[in-house]
Amino acid sequence: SSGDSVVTLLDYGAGNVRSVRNAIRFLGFEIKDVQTPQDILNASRLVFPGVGAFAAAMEVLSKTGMDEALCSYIEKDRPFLGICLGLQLLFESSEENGPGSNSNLLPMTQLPLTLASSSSDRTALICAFILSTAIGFPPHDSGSAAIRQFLETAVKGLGLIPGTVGRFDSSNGFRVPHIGWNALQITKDSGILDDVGNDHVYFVHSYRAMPSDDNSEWISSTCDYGDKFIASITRGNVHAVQFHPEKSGGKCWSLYFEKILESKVKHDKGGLDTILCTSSVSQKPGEVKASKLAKRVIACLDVRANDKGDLVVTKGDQYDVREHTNENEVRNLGKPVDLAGQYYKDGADEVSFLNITGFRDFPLGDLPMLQVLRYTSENVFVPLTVGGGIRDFTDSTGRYYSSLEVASEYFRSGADKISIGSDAVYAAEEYLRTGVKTGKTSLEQISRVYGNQAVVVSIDPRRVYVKDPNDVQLKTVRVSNPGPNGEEYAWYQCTVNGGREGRPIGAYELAKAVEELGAGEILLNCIDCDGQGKGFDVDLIKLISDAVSIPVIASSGAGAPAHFSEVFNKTNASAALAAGIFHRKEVLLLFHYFLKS
Ligand code: 1PR
Repeated sequence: SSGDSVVTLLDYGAGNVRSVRNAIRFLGFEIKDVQTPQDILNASRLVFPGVGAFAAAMEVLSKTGMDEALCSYIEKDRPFLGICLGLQLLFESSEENGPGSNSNLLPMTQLPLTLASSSSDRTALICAFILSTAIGFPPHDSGSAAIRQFLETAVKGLGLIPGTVGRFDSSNGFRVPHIGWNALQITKDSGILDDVGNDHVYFVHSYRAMPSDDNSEWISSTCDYGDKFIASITRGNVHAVQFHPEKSGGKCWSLYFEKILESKVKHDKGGLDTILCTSSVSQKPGEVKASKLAKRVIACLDVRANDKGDLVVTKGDQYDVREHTNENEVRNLGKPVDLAGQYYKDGADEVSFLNITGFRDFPLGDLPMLQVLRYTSENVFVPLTVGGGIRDFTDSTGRYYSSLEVASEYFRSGADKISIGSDAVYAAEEYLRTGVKTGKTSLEQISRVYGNQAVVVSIDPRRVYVKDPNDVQLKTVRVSNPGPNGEEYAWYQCTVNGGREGRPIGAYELAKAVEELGAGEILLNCIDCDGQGKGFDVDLIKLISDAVSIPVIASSGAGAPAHFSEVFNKTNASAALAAGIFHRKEVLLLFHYFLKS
């Protein structure tokens, strides 16, 4: 094959590189995988879609000698595209600590030297460090504690670009992770961003690199999310982007390969995300600069095997997915891969698959679901979430699978995020009972290894009306519509096993607990509203989206375009998910509505 059609891919084995592979292939390139550092040096174009945690990635790179090869490739100004962590790793260090990896911690004594060329912030920090070392760390001085923590947790990067990658500050009302469609401010004519212009692109990250005088020559665009952070860098042939071109609807791929590929890149996101563009912190306009993070609309496919054993998209009515006929068969709305492709073309910002019988059928035994992900990710270039059955499991032969293995298999098959339902309820109950984070729950393990932006907790609550909030120990809300006996309050009882079993924990308590345990996002269903088409449960969604600082996806009950506007206007939900309205082909109506409003 001619070198011109080959892209060399550096995949060091963590997380989802499948979507990047699919995007490269979709654009007509062949992929050559890096096996040795020499492959990097020999590449004619190198794509580095870093995924996972910073420290873990650096550890793999330095163990394999890829770090040096990468530095020398980039220093020679060879064609390079880094994505997400592939951008962050180019910087000097990161505050993000990976699982159990200390080997890349900067030795304290080297710090002032290593940091000599970095930004003024850090210089101030170093001065403070030197000063406080000289006088000793006062035990109760939180400033020094912060400095010490910073210094102890900074993990060394490739060091090609001055600066440290730090965590978004969520204290000013911005939800972290930064997940979703945001706009770029182009600061330099870099060529690769020509096709993107002021469009929204898809981000998913909790850490970011900040512009400074020392790295300004590298920056080609920034993005606003509480902080103005670096969205892309460009110098000569070296490019890196914090966002995910491979998840931004396909169009972004022309970034890098524009000239050769223009004609092949057809997909263009509709105006939906731009039109829905609203500040996620609109309640505090004076305090922070409005973010351009767009509200997301997510198409959900509930998937299960029907009685013949075929995997079908189904849809419940308050979670009951069986037809009310003599046969009582599972409602069949079509094939998962076809429908996902359709919703992508129609402009969905994300697609979610929920394997609704995953709680009883072990998902790794359920290979069709993995197949569905593989096929879908070949043609769908927006984020894919998969849920159902993520927990530790022992199969009939006695083989034990950890929830992390199950999640890894989903990620390898094309998922960007996994969603945990029942197992998160048990984890939250245990945590609230003991006050101890064991680090062993599926939620904690998966978010530690893949980052919390990759872990969604799906809550399946049912409304329980009460006359007096003092009747229960759980958080209640005053409901907009009184209950059947005139009750003015309700709490929202969490369920497991697809709504079959109620648990003694409320959605509010669960949401706060799972946020602490490492959830990056909450998918908030409501059994009472599911499939009813009468609108979202605004009381519930407001309660939860005000209680946590991670993004909340409103779900259940969308029946008309106005329901989406309502939930975005009245609550702090970051996204809205729907199923029935898409299955009933009312989706075009939905887009039509937004385009006209
Ligand atoms: O507990 O980790 O195995 O995860 C199981 C997952 O499957 C959970 O995310 C749970 O929400 C989901 N699930 C289980 N049973 C059902 C069912 O319907 N019988 N579906 C089910 C959840 C609800 C929504 C639905 C919205 C929007 N489906 O995802 O798509 O309510 O519907 P609408 O727009 O038509 O109103 P685990």
